[in-house]
Order: sequence, then structure tokens, then C-alpha cells
Amino acid sequence: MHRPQGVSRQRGMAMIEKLTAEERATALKELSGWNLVEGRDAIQRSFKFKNFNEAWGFMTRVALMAEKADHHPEWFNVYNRVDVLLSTHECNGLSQRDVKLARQISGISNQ
Ligand code: H2B
Repeated sequence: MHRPQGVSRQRGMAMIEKLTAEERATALKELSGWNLVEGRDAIQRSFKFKNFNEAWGFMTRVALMAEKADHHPEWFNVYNRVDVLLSTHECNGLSQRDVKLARQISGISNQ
């Protein structure tokens, strides 16, 4: 597999790797509603709910899921809107962990 930049293996320890161009294209095709962020190697999606209660319920479920996976979203909430941004600090970019979490988040959003 061609890995252009920003990837490494150190002292035999497996590092989390940034997605290749091909992996990104595949992931974005699958993840409807998620878009690449401009100026940053990350994906984002905005969710709209009926009211704050629904939005907060969604955030609670995502928080528990994220904590379990030890992979956490960056997000912003106003009333019924939740903007979610996913990126992997460990590789300073998009990784398979973000794709997995995005899939799970979409799944529980019913959107
Ligand atoms: N969340 C995200 N989005 N990216 C990470 O690289 C990450 C994380 N790393 N949550 C985890 C926690 C790391 O900081 C801990 C120490 O495992």
C-alpha cells in the first residue's frame, strides 16, 4: 500500500496511520452527510434534532460510545443542532478510528 507521508512505525510499536487518498475516497462515499474539513485533516457532520432534549440525548449516547472506544469527538451544540468533527490527534489527521466512530455516530442519530 502506498503511504505518502506522515506515517511511521517506531521501535516496533504499531502507530495509528493516516488514511491514504484511496481510503479517504472510499470512506467518504460510504459516510453520507460527512464532509472533509477545509484547512484541517478531519471530517465533520452537522445533526439537527427536534429540540435540545433530543440533541443532548444523542450527545450522551455518543459520549458513552466515544469513551468506550477511547476516541473522542470535537463538537459544538446550540439547542437542537450538534456539529461533530472527527480527527485523530495521535496521527494528526484522519484515521480508520474516525471512520469507525463516524459510522457509529450516524447509526445512533437515525439520520
Ligand atoms: N480522541 C481523538 N479524537 N483522537 C485521539 O488521538 C485520541 C482521542 N486519543 N481520545 C486518545 C483519547 C488519547 O489521548 C488517550 C491518551 O488514549
